[in-house]
Amino acid sequence: MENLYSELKNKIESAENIIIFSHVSPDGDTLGSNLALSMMIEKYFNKKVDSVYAGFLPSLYSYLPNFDRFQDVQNIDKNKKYDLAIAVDVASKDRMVSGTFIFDEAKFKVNIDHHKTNIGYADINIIDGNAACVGVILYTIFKSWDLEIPKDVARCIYTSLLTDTGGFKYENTTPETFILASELVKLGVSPTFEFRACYETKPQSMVQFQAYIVSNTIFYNDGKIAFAKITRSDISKFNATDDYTEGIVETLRTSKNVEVAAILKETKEGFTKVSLRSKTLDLTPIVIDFGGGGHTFAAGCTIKKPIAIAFEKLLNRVQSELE
Ligand SMILES: [Mn+2]
Repeated sequence: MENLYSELKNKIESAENIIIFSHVSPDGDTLGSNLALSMMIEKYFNKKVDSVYAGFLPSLYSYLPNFDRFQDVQNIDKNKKYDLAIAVDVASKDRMVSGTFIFDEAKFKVNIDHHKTNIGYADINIIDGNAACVGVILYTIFKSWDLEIPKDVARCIYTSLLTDTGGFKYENTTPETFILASELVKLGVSPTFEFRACYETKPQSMVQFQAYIVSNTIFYNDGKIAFAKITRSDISKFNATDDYTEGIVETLRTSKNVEVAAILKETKEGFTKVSLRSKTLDLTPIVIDFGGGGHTFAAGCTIKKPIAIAFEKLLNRVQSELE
């Protein structure tokens, strides 16, 4: 890896213009990593960097330093040829959406990632499937370049680490996670401030919306199944935006007996968007039957039925799967 780090440094030094890509529907890791790398390149290499994302940019992360530098990839000139394009936390090229073309057209391409499924689509591929987040990899790279990490950069790396480990609790949380967290706190990061900014800034109506949905949850099979419904009238009553549903299904999963939790959301007429979580049951066969996808314990699908019918169909399927 060391030689890849110095090759990357050489490429940055010789580049005139640089673009850094975050993945579509950006999360804390891809945004924090993008900002950290952009700021380091501008500070120490004195190069112009465009920081871009695709899809909806969550304002949740606007507490990050330099957040307003992010540009929607759709506003980037497609004819501009970059000397260097770097993708951070982008598991596959198509996750840059319309940015894929700009990435491909760049003179030199770099892929920095921690997804085990990443096939290595660039000229340099710095992939560490065991890293908790891309922020960890960047920290190692900056150290190998022998550069001091300013507090603002440390804060961005901290958000990468905090969000990708689910607040230091997912299985990717290792001794190295805490060593890095310790280093970042020594650089001036306040864990209290970052936690509050990241997790305790919901709008009041979002807290009330979530409580309302949770309180109307129906439990089945001795509490092993928890199904919550979100109708279009609930959405308009609370003026809920797309992000309002985030975290509800995880709340249902916190009930001791719950094995499978689901949120069913009425989208447009006759369509129901489903988000599923489980503790031990493999959800993939269920969602595949409904045309969806995902991971073993976290998956989703859209059922082309009105919410009441979708609810019954999915419940029957989950119940038979649990028997
Ligand atoms: Mn990540």
